[in-house]
Amino acid sequence: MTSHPYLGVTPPISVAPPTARDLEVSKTLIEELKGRNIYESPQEGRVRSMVLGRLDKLVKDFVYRASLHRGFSEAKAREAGGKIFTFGSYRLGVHGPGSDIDTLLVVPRHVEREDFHTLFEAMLKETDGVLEVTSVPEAFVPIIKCTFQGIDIDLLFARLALPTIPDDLELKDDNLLRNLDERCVRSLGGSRVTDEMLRLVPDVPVFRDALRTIKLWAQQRAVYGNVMGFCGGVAWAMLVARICQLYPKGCVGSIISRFFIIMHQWQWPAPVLLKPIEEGPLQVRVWNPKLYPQDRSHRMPIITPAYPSMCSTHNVTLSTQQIMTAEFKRAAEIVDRVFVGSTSWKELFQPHDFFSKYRYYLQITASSGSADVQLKWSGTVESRIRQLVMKLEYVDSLLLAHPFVKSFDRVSHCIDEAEQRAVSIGEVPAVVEKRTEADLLPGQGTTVHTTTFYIGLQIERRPAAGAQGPRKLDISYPTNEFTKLVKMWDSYDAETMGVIVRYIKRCVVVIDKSILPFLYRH
Ligand code: 3AT
Ligand code: MN
Ligand code: MN
Repeated sequence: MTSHPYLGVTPPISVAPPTARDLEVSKTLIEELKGRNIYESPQEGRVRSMVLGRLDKLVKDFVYRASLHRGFSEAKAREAGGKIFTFGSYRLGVHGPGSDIDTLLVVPRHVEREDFHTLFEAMLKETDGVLEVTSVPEAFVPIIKCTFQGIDIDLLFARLALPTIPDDLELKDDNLLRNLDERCVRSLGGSRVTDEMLRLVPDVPVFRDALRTIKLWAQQRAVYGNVMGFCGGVAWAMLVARICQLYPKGCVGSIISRFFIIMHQWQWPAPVLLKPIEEGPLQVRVWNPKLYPQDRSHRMPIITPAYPSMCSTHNVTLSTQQIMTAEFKRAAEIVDRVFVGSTSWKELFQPHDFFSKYRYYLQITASSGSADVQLKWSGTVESRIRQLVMKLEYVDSLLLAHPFVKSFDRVSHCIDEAEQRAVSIGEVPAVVEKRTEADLLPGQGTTVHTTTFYIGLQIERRPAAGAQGPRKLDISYPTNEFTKLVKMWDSYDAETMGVIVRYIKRCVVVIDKSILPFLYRH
């Protein structure tokens, strides 16, 4: 036996091959997935490969031209190379029709980040079939987005400290990260994590089908999304990978069954690891709860396997942990019944009932006068919703604050101030709802952009029995603190931006037409 007879931080739980029943339920599961249109067509698959081939040529040409600019000879410029890597759902092999391709451009040391946002961007814009090129050079992870023959592409950039980038280069070696700009280290992270994950699962095709199942389930149940404090795509992938390690001979049906049982019983905050956490060559923090109090506060730590290891779930709060745990339990019970034959997989994927589940909700509305401002303002408000949820967790007699994973955007055309005011507090009058821009004369009225978020509230019943309804709830402190907090944003402008938190009954939520598609999706 070798020194590493298994993948992961513990030996497997079982190395038994699947039973006949495991294989049967796997078959019906795959049929259910196929019926839900989550696999791309062979035609779309061909377009994706073609796009990646063209992109790879474009990158090599870019490195060549940038090298000539630096005074390289023709031959040296050709030798400089350049390569694209993919990450995200496409790299994992779990992308659906309409998924983007997350792509990383890797170039040699003499090509600068500035070249990416000037020369490369210009070349991209001149390429046949490329549309909607937008560039965000100042982002934490700088990015260029475009569509290429109808496929959405995200492009990141990393410049390595190497003279040439050969076609067989891999990104595995931690020493590649030495002497790099932090933005390059961050840009490399996505690819290094996905590649490592694929190396750490015993059976990649089984992992893929299981991850597709979990992603679909998490989306249907509204527990998919890192911003609101649930698991995001990378975290769900790591959880599935860990279960695959524990059952290396499992098939998709048995992996899914084990997944929900183990996740429901997991002794958080014990971390989920795919391999031991490693130290490395950089002066950067690696997740370590013994050393850092902040890391100790992570409730459901799921740790990325590539150096520098990080917690992918630092956003999880007490509330979102409770919600995910309840969903694991529900799913485990359903899968049990699928195995004994008393229900079908369809039940596992039944849509959530967030908008009818609670009697009371908080409705948070961010408003402004233009699409550009609204994008940044609503993003700021969204990124602070978790803070509100955490403050609500301290409110007496509030048992649960459940943030909804999605927000609702609306553009309203108002003719007077009264309408404007109503819209910005989240009460869109029926006349405004029906009005389009064409109903207004040129120059008449104003446009109000709103983004609305919801938090479901589960309130403790009065201790004495009786139908007197829920206790009185005082949420003025957390909501005031929240609006103060979001208004501390650097670019906040009281003249043009608004934010309001309203406590509303379920029946008020239901008349918000924008959530209708989320109410009746069965
Ligand atoms: P889709 O099939 O594309 O919906 P996905 O898992 O590929 O699923 P994304 O394309 O949104 O999801 O993200 C892929 C990875 O890109 C995940 C994360 O490592 C990185 N990423 C996503 N959003 C951002 C962001 N705003 N900034 C930096 N990295 C991001
Ligand atoms: Mn993607
Ligand atoms: Mn993407």
